[in-house]
Amino acid sequence: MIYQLYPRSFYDTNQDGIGDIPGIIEKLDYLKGLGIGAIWLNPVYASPNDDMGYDISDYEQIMKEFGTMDDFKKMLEEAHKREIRIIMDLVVNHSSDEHQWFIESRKSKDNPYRDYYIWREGKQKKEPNNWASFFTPSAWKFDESTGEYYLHLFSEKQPDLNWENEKVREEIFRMINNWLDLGVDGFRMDVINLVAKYPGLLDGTGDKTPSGYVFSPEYFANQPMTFTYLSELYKRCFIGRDCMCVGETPFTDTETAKKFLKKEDPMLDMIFQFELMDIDSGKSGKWEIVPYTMKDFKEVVARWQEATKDSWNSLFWSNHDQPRPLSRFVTWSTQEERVLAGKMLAVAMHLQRGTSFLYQGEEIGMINATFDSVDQLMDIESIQYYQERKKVGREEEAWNAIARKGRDHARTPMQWNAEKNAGFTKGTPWLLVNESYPLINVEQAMKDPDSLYYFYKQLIQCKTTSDTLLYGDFTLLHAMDDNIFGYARRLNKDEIQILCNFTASPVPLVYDVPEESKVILSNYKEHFKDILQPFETIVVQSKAPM
Ligand code: ISL
Ligand code: CA
Repeated sequence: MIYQLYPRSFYDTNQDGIGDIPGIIEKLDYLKGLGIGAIWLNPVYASPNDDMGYDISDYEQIMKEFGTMDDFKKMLEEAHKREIRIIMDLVVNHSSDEHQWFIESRKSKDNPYRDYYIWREGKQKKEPNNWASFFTPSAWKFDESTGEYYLHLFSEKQPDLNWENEKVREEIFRMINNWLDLGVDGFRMDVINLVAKYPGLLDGTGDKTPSGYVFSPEYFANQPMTFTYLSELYKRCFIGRDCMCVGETPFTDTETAKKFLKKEDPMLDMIFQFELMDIDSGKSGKWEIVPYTMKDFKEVVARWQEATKDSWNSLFWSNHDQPRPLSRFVTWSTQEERVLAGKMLAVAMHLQRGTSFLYQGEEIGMINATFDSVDQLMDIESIQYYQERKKVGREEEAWNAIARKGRDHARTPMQWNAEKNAGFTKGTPWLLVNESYPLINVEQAMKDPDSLYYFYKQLIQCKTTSDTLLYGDFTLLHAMDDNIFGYARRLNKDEIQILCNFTASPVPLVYDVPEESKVILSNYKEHFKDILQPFETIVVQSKAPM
């Protein structure tokens, strides 16, 4: 179980309203208590925070708001003392425009760093091609000083690095090796499948975005050279080391995943796929929110389990880019139901085959926040989207989408207790504290033996001590049921059935388990053989049929 920790919102020790590394150190025992084996830290490098640390201005320095390199080393040491591994975020598709390389690069066309980034001349006084960016209308920005454009798939302050340039790759490999030598245990590699761009940078042919550009992953995701670069990176940095790497790979289907995960030519240990996170996204992207069914959900889960059966899968309900799962995948109305549903979701995901990622706050059942106006938002994606839609009078529609899927929902401060600012800071928090904190907080969860926190602890214990749950194969059960998600994990003669009612109503279900089976985990004390109670989850172990 890997705990994804968002440092900015975890715990503030110097009361500047921003979480920090000393705050992480202070809470390591809390995390140890939960039973996790590793922490993935969102970026902690020097950054002007245009995209909350995903715009790095120095890969070898710690963000000053978070602390010093000595604080970092101490955290590493303290984590390792507790047998907790530290996985860093690695953001090398782009840097900040305030990185020394880019400051040099933009100075002149013959600067030695010019080729560290992707510069092109305009076409008839317009951008070099029609590509849309994730965050702004065009993926190109005109730079006065040399009269050329640079490519930025994300914000204007995140110029894409030119991986074709061997010097860039060498700098990156050196930097990765430095961190590994320092003792970090691995990396979560940000949009790592976007590093190679199609050589001709051709115009995209898909649908136009409202501002007239074309989102063109066919030319910037999973290009042939991506695999070459990642294989090279693996050989130069990871081989022979006790570390792990998980790649964040949008636009990746199961066939492409197999290429990243093949054992003969290692590139990545796991990937983060997007099909589940995009299950409610329409053709035009995440802001077009569309309905989906239980069958759609099962189809995605089962297909990814199948595709990774010879490699390894990653399991997660959320991360710092996604809304809170309790506000997204289930509909509940009372606090009691929230806790039941939280437990059910935990089982539904984490007893599948793969490594689990638990996003900060999920262990206490945090939910989406209420934002009253765009001024309260901090996330560049939501803010830019809102402003673009406002230009064409569609801000209300944009606001409704942000209320459901804005990235700030996941980023509000961790709720430690019922005191002011949820005990996160005595200063002014950098992002508003979710108003639910008097009810939903760590202190409360620790006092209640039936809390989600203790359930997670039990679940982690269950999974990490069972070979069947770790290594057993996966079979979908009740495939046609519209309300129940069920699966079996089998290893040799051992079978564990996992049944989950995703609804707030009782659902009839006859479960077919042998007499001598036993319930090893559930969110109810009492069970009925022909019904699953509201949000009930039950994990039943038996000997598999011969
Ligand atoms: O966040 C998304 C949807 O809300 C994605 O489209 C996201 O931009 C994409 O998955 C890439 O995410 C990663 O790289 C971005 C950064 O903003 C995200 O926080 C990070 O997870 C650029 O570095
Ligand atoms: Ca601080």
